[in-house]
Formats: sequence, C-alpha cells, structure tokens
Amino acid sequence: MSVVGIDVGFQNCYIAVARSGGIETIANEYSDRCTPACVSLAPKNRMIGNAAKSQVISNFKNTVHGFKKYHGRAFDDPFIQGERLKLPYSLNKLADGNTGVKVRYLDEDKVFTIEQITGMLLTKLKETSEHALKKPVVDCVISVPSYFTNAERRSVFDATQIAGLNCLRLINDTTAVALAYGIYKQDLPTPEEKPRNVVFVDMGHSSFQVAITAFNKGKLKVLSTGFDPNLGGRNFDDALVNYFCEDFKVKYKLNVRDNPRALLRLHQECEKLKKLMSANSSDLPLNIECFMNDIDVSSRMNRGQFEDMCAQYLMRVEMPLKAALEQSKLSRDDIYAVEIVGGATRIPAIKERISRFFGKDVSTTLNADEAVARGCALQCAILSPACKVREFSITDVVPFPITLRWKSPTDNGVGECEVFSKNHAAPFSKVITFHKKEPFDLEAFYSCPQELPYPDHRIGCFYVQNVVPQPDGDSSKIKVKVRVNVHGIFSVSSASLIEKQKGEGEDMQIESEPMVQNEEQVKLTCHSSLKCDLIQWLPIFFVPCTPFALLSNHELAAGEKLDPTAAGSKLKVKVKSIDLPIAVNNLRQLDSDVLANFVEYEVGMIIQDKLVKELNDAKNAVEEYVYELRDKLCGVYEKYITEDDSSRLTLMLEDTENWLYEEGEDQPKHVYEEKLEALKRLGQPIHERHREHVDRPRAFEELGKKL
Ligand code: ATP
Ligand code: K
Ligand code: MG
Repeated sequence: MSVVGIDVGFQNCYIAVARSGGIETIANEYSDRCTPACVSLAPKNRMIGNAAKSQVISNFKNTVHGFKKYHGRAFDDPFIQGERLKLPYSLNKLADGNTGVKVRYLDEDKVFTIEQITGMLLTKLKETSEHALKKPVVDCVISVPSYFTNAERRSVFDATQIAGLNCLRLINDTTAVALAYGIYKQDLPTPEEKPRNVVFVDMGHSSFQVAITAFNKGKLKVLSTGFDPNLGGRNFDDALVNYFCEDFKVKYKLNVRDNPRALLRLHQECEKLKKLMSANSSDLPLNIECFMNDIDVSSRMNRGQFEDMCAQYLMRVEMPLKAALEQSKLSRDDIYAVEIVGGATRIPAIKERISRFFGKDVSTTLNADEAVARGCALQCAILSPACKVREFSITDVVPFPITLRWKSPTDNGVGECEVFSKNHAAPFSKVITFHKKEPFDLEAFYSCPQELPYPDHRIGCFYVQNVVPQPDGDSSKIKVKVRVNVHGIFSVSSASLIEKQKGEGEDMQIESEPMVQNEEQVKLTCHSSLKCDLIQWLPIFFVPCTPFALLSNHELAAGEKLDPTAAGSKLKVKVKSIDLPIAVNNLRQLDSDVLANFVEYEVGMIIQDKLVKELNDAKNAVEEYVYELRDKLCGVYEKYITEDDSSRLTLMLEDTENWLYEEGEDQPKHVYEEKLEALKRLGQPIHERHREHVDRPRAFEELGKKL
C-alpha cells in the first residue's frame, strides 16, 4: 500500500510520501519538488509537468495550464467565459455543456474533458511517486480548495480514477495544512482544556483560503472557513502585465496583446519581477530582449508602485479573514497563532494585511510550498492500514448549507428542509424518515445561492424507487440516509422501507437512542420552516474522536439494520428493512461507461508516451555512441587501431550522424537498435584491446602485491 499525498495546485503541484523516516516531499526527474500543473500535447506524445512548462510559449495552442477551476463548470459558466478571453489555447463546449479543452494531439484535433486533463497531470504525479517509492502507487490523498462545491469535487474525483488512483480522501487545502501543523505538536491542550485556536491562511496562484481550527491533543476541529476564490498571485501578475502592456504601447508602439507569444513571455517576466519585489523594495528593472518585432524592451518598477497598482486586490484580503473570524465566534484574543502558507503570502503587503487584521505577527513555521502536500500524506498515513501514525482526528466543516426539497401531497405541494447548516461538522451522515406510499424525488441544492462561488445552486436529484404502501394501505416508513462524505461530497446515500411488524407500535422511536457507543449523539429538531411529511428526525452516528478509518467501519452500510440492542437498550424491536434503489440525476458526475472509456484512453496515451520515450532513447543512444567513439578514436583508442581503420570508421560515424538528421530522423525503434549494434561491432574490438592493455599492468600489480 502506498502512502502518498498530492497537492494539486492551480500552478504548482507537490507530492509527499511516507517513508520509514517519516513524511517527506519528493523531487521529480528534474530534481524539482514542484511539478507545474501543465500538460502539453504534441504530434507523437504528450508532455506533462516541467517538460510541458517549457512548451508554454513555443507550443502555446496545445499547452494547457491554469485548468484547475474548469472542474465541474459548464462552458457557459461566466467564470469560464472570463478565463477564455485570456487563454492562449482554446476551450470548447462539450455535448453535455461542460468545458472541454481543444488541442492538436497525434496530428488530430482533439477535445479533452477537464477530468482527462487533470487525469494526465495525476498520471505524471503518480509516476513520480512510483519512481521515488520504487513500487506501484494507487492509494493517495489529494487536496482541493475548501470552497469547492459538489460538482467540482466529483469532477476532481473522476480525474483521480482516470489516472488509476484510489483517492482515499479529497481533503481541503487548509485542513491539510492544519493537520501538518497539529500532528507533531506535543503541547496541545488536553481534551478537557480550552482548545488552541489557530488560523491558517493560504494564498496560492488562483485563490485565497482561510480556516480557523481548534486543536486539542489528538484532534483538530475546523470551526469556520473563509475564502476569496478569485484572489491569488495571478491577479498580481495580471496587474503588472497590464501596466507593462500600456507602458510598451506608449514607449515602443507595441500591441503586446495581439501577440500571444510575447504576452506569455511578459507574464513569465512579470511573475519573476513580482517575486523579486517581495525581497527587495528598491527600483527593479524589467528587460526583455527581442521581445516583439525584434525590439528589446525595458522598464522599471518598485514595490511602492506595485502596491498602489494592486490596491484593489490588497483590499480584498480582509473580507475572508473577517468572515472566518465571525463564524468561528472567537475574538482576536482567542487566536493563538496565524500560520500562513502558499506562494503569494510571500508578498509583504499581503502578510501585513493579515497581521494587521489579527493584531499579531503572522507565523511561518510551516513550509509555505509543501505544507498542503505533507498534510495530504499525513492524512493518507492515518487512513492507511499499512502505516502506524499517532491517532489524530479531523473534523471539517460543510462550507455551504444544503437543503432537500420534495413533493408533498400536503403543504402546498412542496416539503423542504435544510439538512446541513453552514459549518456543520463533516464528514457526517443523517437519517431522515418519510412517510410515503409511492416513489418520490429528493432534490438537493445549496440553500444560499448568493454566497456560493458557483453559478448553479442545484446539487442533484435523487429518486427513491420501489416505495409501496403497507398491506393495510397506510404509508410506509422510509428511512433515507443523507451524508457529506470524506471527500466533502453530498449525496442521498441509501434508503430503506421499514416494514411494520406486529406489536411494534411506536417502537421505532428507539432509534433516537445513541446507536454506537463512543459516538456523539446529535439531536435534531424540526426546522420551523419545515413543511410536511418529514415526521421524525433520527440521530446519526459520527466518530469525532477517532480516525476516519474507523469512521468508515462504523458507518452503517446501505441497508444494514439498526440494531437497538447494540446501543445497550433493553428493548427488543423486530424491524424488517428493505433496501430501496435510488436513481440519481444531474449529479454532474461522469457516467460509468464514459469514465471507463477515459480510463482506457489514458492507458493508451501512457503506452504511447512510453513507446515514444523508448524510441527517443534508442535514437539518442546511437547519437551518443557516435560522439563517444569519435572522441575516443582521436584520444584513448588511437594506439589500438591503424590509421586507415580509424579514418574509415570516422567516416562511417560521420555518415551515421548525417543519417540521423536525414532519413534516420524518423525510424522505428529497431532500426536505431540495429544501427547501434552495427557500430558497436566495429567499436567493441578496439575497446577490448584498449581495456586489455589497461588491465594487464594492473593485473600484474595486483599479482605483485599478493606475492
Ligand atoms: P492554488 O493554491 O491557487 O491552487 P498553487 O497552490 O499552485 O495555487 P502556490 O504554489 O501556493 O499556488 O503559489 C504560487 C503563487 O505564489 C504564484 O502566483 C507565485 O508567483 C507566487 N509566489 C511564489 N513565490 C513568491 C514570492 N517570493 N513573492 C511573491 N509571490 C510569490
Ligand atoms: K501548491
Ligand atoms: Mg495551493
């Protein structure tokens, strides 16, 4: 079993793994611990990560980056339409209305879904982990922004499956950071003491997230979250790009926006300049040679100017902090520390604003780039039976309240109930009881569309099937389980029909007793706005103080009977429950056959990439041998070959080199292998003669020593 945590960032991805020494972040084949979230498609293969990033300018139409927020979004989504205007590559509307990415791949026009693109990135990250761990990697934990809605989470989850990963949990970025902070702390208050409240702030390339978390020994509880999903490092890059576009228009009469390559280059240079300004408050130069129309451009900027220019973004830092603090019901004095992570928190003005808001210095005890990945790996270690770690429980929150709606024969025809309030503990399950005579629909949606960073508040429709009246014509009692699972995904997970038994009477009430020892009982009262045939709330079991591995065991499987005797009750009640099928609609999750196709297609692309790599390796081997042999012929081999033979061989090597650039440019692998063999047949004997000569005196020396 693998223990791997992956931070899939908008710009940068990091991988942490558990090895015997503990959790460590690992480097890719470029010795880089950061893998760019970038995928480049080409006529013969695809490049992912660092190799793709180097194609951003040269192959801009087919190099996809900044795609994390396409997940779960329709092409017509205003956010997508806004992004589209700025992209060097094309987006397409898919048949189902979702966002697709249009590229040239294998010399064909091809549209990939966002799940496929993220799937490609995850394939690369999986391979990097496998290389580091020297074993197959399947189990992992992956981070998502805390404000991701159901549709976005489902879409990311589908992507993990395309890459052949078994994602044990989609964990919120800031929750992962909280875990990375808390699990090693030896001095946390005991469960009886007042918790230690820590604020975690993460500003990455695309978004700003805050979480206020309460720690006690062995556990963390997220109290509240806050976010600005569209405030991140890239806004600051954009501000610089805008400024220099104007500047160059005036100074050099250049229309940078008309030239995608120049614009991309300017972006890269502005990002570098932005980072320099974090460390340096003096005037800094921006020089780009041969920028456009053979013109070299140059300009200057300093931190003060930059901050003025970005005032509109800096202003937005406070809001999410304030929202999180208010919801946590804590005062500033209750805050023990403010820990910041994410690349963009290195901007001094951002740090200042955060510090000013909380009235204390910010702490940077965590690695700003790697904390999310490390938290993911720690969560994976906790979930994995292969790994022994300190017990640590995590209680997260439901970021947006969720309501269920159904048709009701009474109450104006609709019944409605908020099943999860804002900041409700998650993961969490609840059972709702309905009295019904026929199948019914449950429509789930986010209760407050105005606070949702997503244009559609519908979550999906769940159709509870096979509902029949009781033999006496009465309504049947239908128990429906709703939950927000470990991934933060809401669903109506199961339904069952409870058959009346003789002498049962009101005994179903027994289920309002705690059902599993050691679990928090949650009393649910009917909401005043609650209309209709929702007769009875049942408490549900949740294990706030044990790791999730336990939680999943304790959660009742669909259709499993609730046995009151297990709760220590004296009452024996005969209950017969019949599982009911649930049909789902509009969940915005890939259909299983579509997903299966994507999995297969990804495997095909992996094989294709491998073939191309082997082919390139075979070709490179010929080229390398040519250079090596030629060097040695006029060097160490000189004495072991006649002049005639040497010049004949040199000529042959020259021919081979020319061939590699001409008809040998594009040959099947075996042709290169045969070429290499042929050359080696000539080179090997010289090599042998040379080695013998070198070895012989050495052998004598050895012999001499022995004698
Ligand atoms: P997200 O969390 O939004 O998905 P991400 O995780 O990919 O994005 P990070 O890697 O945390 O983002 O941060 C990248 C951002 O941080 C970029 O905008 C980058 O320019 C910025 N950044 C990195 N170092 C510095 C620095 N020294 N000064 C200013 N900005 C920096
Ligand atoms: K990151
Ligand atoms: Mg991030």
